[in-house]
Amino acid sequence: MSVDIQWYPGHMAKTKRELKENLAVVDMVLEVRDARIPVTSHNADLAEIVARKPVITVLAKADLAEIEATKIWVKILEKDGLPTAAVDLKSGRGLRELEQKLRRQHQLMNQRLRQRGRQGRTMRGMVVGVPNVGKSTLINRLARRAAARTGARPGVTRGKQWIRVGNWLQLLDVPGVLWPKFEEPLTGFHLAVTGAISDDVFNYVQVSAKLAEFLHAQRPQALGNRYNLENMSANADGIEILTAIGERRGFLVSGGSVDLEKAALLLLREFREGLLGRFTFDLPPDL
Ligand SMILES: Nc1nc2c(ncn2[C@@H]2O[C@H](COP(=O)(O)OP(=O)(O)OP(=O)(O)O)[C@@H](O)[C@H]2O)c(=O)[nH]1
Ligand SMILES: [Mg+2]
Repeated sequence: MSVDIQWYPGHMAKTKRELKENLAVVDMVLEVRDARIPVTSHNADLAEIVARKPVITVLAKADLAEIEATKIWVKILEKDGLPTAAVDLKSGRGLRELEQKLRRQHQLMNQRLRQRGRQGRTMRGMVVGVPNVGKSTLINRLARRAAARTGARPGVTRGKQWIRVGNWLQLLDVPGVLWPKFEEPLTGFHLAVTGAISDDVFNYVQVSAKLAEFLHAQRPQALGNRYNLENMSANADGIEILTAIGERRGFLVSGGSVDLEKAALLLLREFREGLLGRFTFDLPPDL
């Protein structure tokens, strides 16, 4: 089942232009990816756009991804020459490693400035990534105060905002950008299910049904336990599973049939909150 998403290339071009403009005033880029989809949430054009600026990669929402898979992804990315840190911004796990990498980058920058006879100064970084991945939360964590607005839906950050992390670092918070390659059949599903695309631009019943099928095939116990789905046939399709969830929860519309939309939203919300366990959709090659 493919997932239909309405996508606007005009918006994409504008965002790309704005990113290039911001890039002119920063020393480095923090690229935040979702640890559950480190490939799908990566912007393949970023390398070209950032030109020669250093990039540090952050795999956010590591608390929602499979631990082993995340470890391997960090190794792979580091081997590719990208300093990478996996972080759980709920508990703060991984932040210290990230801060060390940022401080190292700051030292390198100042060394280079001094070699050219100039003075060391505050490093300016821009935080980029798909919507809702945790960019603003990351900045708040590093700055140890709620300076940037955050929220559990894509599109919370509307304009750009500089936030001082310390006298050594300032970070630019910008709106999330989506421009992954949508020709990959699973891209839309991955971005929708992880919450990078707002629920009103895709068919969330379709996405949730696909998620139900995926969970039923790969983690039948997690799904079965949460929604009391004993006796679900092994080859039940997504809509059948959502229907069963709706029945168990008593989600009915007038006339007595199951409110599929309500069941679909419940599954998506609970999955995104981690209530069905950890999942990595982009599996590393050697796992
Ligand atoms: N479980 C979990 N949730 C996180 C993590 N980081 C951020 N979140 C949640 O994800 C949601 C989005 O966080 P934001 O920081 O607003 O995301 P953003 O990337 O700035 O989003 P936009 O501004 O819309 O592009 C919020 O509900 C955060 O609490 C994390 O590491 N783990
Ligand atoms: Mg934000």
